[in-house]
Amino acid sequence: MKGIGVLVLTVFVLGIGYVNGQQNCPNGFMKHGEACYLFSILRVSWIQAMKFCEIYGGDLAVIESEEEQMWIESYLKSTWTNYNQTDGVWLGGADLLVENEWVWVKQGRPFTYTRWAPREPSHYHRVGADENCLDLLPHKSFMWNDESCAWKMNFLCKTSLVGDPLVVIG
Ligand SMILES: [Ca+2]
Ligand SMILES: [Ca+2]
Repeated sequence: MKGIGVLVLTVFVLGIGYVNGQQNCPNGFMKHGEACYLFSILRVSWIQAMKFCEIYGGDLAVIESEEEQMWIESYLKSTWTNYNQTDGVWLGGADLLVENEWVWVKQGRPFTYTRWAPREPSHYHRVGADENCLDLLPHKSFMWNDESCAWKMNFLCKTSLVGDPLVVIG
């Protein structure tokens, strides 16, 4: 029996394998599935929001499923205090280049899932203030709206987990 014990110990010590490494969100981001989200109460234009998210290693958030929309709703509800918080929350979509062709700008992907509020997108036109950027509206059940990109609002960044997915042991 002692021999078996030594053998087991030897295999254990010399064994080489892989375990799941630690993958976490950057500090301040909230983890959901394979992604990380950050709601900011800063009030900035859509372009400024995009830049802010980039500086922190992400992009303005993309929402590509009902499940993701529902999770974001619950996340925003949990952080929503009305303190310094505006009507809308910028997301990473826009129809800036071709009117009514909505794309997730950084990813270059057209919308597949959508959750427009009733009568949105409204395609409101005004010189210098066309509604070409996407936000969601907490006071309208978090449904989506097209808004003038210059409007200063809160925003939601999204980024990937950081760290090694696999760690060599042994
Ligand atoms: Ca538009
Ligand atoms: Ca609108």
